[in-house]
Amino acid sequence: MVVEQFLEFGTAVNIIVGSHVWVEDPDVAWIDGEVKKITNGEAEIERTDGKKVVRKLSTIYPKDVEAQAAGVDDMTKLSYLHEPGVLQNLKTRYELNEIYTYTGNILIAINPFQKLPHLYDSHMMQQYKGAPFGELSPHVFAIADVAYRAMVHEGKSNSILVSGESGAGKTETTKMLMRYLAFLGGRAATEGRTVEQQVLGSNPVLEAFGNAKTVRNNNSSRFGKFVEIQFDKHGRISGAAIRTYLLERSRVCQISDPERNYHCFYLLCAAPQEEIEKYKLGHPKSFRYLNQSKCFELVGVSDAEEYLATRRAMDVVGISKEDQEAIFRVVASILHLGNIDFAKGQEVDSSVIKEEKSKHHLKTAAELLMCDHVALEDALCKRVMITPEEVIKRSLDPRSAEISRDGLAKTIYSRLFDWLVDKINVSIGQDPNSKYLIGVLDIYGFESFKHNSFEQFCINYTNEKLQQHFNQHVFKMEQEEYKREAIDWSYIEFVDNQDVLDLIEKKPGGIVALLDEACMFPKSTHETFSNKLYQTFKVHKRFVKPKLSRTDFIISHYAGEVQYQSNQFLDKNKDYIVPEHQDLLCASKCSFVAGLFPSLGEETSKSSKFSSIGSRFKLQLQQLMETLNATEPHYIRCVKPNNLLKPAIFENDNIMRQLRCGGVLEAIRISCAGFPTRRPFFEFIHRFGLLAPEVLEGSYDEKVACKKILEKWGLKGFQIGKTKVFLRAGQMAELDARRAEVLNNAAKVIQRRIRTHI
Ligand code: AD9
Ligand code: MG
Repeated sequence: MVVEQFLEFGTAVNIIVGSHVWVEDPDVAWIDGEVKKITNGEAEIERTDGKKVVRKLSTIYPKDVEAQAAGVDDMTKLSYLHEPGVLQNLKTRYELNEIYTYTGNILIAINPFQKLPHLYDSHMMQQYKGAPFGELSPHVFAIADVAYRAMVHEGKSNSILVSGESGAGKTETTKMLMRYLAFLGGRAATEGRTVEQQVLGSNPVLEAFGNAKTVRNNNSSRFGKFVEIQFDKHGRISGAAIRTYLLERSRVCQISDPERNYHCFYLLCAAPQEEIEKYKLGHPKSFRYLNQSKCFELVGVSDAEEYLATRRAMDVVGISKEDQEAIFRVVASILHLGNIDFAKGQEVDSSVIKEEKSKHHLKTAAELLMCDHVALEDALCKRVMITPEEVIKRSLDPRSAEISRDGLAKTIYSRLFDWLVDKINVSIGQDPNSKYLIGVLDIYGFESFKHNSFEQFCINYTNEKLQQHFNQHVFKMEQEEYKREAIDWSYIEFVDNQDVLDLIEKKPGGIVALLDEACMFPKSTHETFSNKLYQTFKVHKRFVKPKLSRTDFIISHYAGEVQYQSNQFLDKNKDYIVPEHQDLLCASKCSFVAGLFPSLGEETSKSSKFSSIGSRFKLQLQQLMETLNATEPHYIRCVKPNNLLKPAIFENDNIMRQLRCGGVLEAIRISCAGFPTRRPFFEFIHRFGLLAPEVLEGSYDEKVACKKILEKWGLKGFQIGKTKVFLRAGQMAELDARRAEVLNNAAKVIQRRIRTHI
């Protein structure tokens, strides 16, 4: 019995007894087997692991038994294009250390979790330089090369968007892209530092201060980054700008085992003895901000060496020795701040510095920050209350003093990070006459944990924005082109996420706006905020109130549902510096420290004007999207093959989920179902006119001529638009083969003639 089955991807295939097929399996996603019997729309299958199962025909997929042993470098070349086929192809390639595979123009990169030096050496860069896309094996260099060529030839800015979950390899990929662009657009080595050296030098500096070990990645970037590389009219790098997004502030004071705080703290504790003494440091385990976790060292990384490397990178990006000294002095001061403990004071609800040891840390922190230690103590333990009648100093209880201490540490650290980014930007310099740019985006991927807070909310919001951008390019652009060309095409549905974006960012009434409102009312709590959300979005289909919680909320994101805990949303959204902290540091005798806390002027300093992290982030994202929309985008989807961070382990289910979240499967579907190849009439005739020379005799209509050429060779399913011919997958190859035949025959005829002539 032969059953015709129409697959999701639009191919019709036959499944018969004896067919090799893929069956879904809860553990390994897909497993292959052989069909033994078919009855009533169901097949009995003997799996390769010996198990026998019965499955509906509509749930099994044919296996390409003739698939090339080494897989194919572009998914669109697969004979059977479906989930298991895609997975099998990636797996086959990964086993051969072929970590890159195209899906049309999208590059899929699977983290090898091992060094593959030959893959990125200078010989490799040389090879990819100027090579036509698709001629060499898929590679990040090929993507960068296409972006660079497009920029130089078409005079248009390009962007490369790297995405994927934590540990998937985004940052490593970004660094490779930057290295390759520096190689293409760099100058011959001259005296002093070149712009491209500075651009590359920014990576280790930002990583030392913005990366940390997490359970997902030993070198996890705790901020998002967009690097804009500017080029002059000769295609040479002439400037660069780095924009960063949302550094994780809470990590400075709070870490859980086996994670680490930001690398710079451990690097400094491993600095040469002279510095250790100067900053009164010791083993990381002696500091509260580091010893909440038992992990102090990274396997295979020497903090002492990294310290020196970071110093060298700081030299390269143009941070003076003086500033470097101040930076590490501030880092040390944060460690000492963290060791200040508080005890109950004599008055009710007051606090004092606990004991000698704490006093020592208080004094050291004050010394390092070059501010008065009594003023520091006051700023930590007291608050100034201004009433119409008088100014009172109110004491904080020990718990509030701790919160004050941690708040100060976080603010100092995040200001330090922002300073570094600004400094690097100033030092590299912007080219005001830049003709065009290539932007590289390395930003956190979709996150869904057991506990999801404001950070996950912002991260997932970012991903919704980027997903929409991706959708618009891959899907909408495609559909619009068909529409413009008035060709007959049944529209493929794709998940449009505009409704989620409205839920989050609509003004007024979206979650970000409601959160700001809640932050501005002094009496708001996370309960009142959650209730407001429940009321407002009662019927929103992307919003769910969980049954068992009165303060959590669920957003149905494009990549799945995420349950957020609202309890810290209000605090985390407030971008607020305690005026006492501001005044203390603004008055520091160290100009570097005072510079981190510029005076806000009379009117704003005491009135604690409200500004919100959420709204600022929303604005930053809007600006990012505007920049991206003005460029030609290229996408790299990084995939993490396993959660053990080990080489050679390929977890099917895990990978499938990432491909789905990243829209890779959708992209494949649309490219196959539609018309992947299109050519303007004149180009088509220029290339294939020789397949039907009779059509081109005398005056002819281009559109009609194209149609006749295609019909003459019996092609079916193509479409003729207003200005272009639209071909089905594989038809271009078929026409090219015919063309080669015709040319070959013609060549033979000419040779024969020449011979007869002689
Ligand atoms: V996070 O969202 O910042 O936590 P990323 O940036 O996606 O994450 P990262 O680039 O840091 O991940 O890669 C994680 C680790 O995988 C690296 O530290 C390397 O050890 C490893 N990796 C990633 N890509 C490559 C590669 N192309 N070759 C070798 C790699 N190792
Ligand atoms: Mg990263």
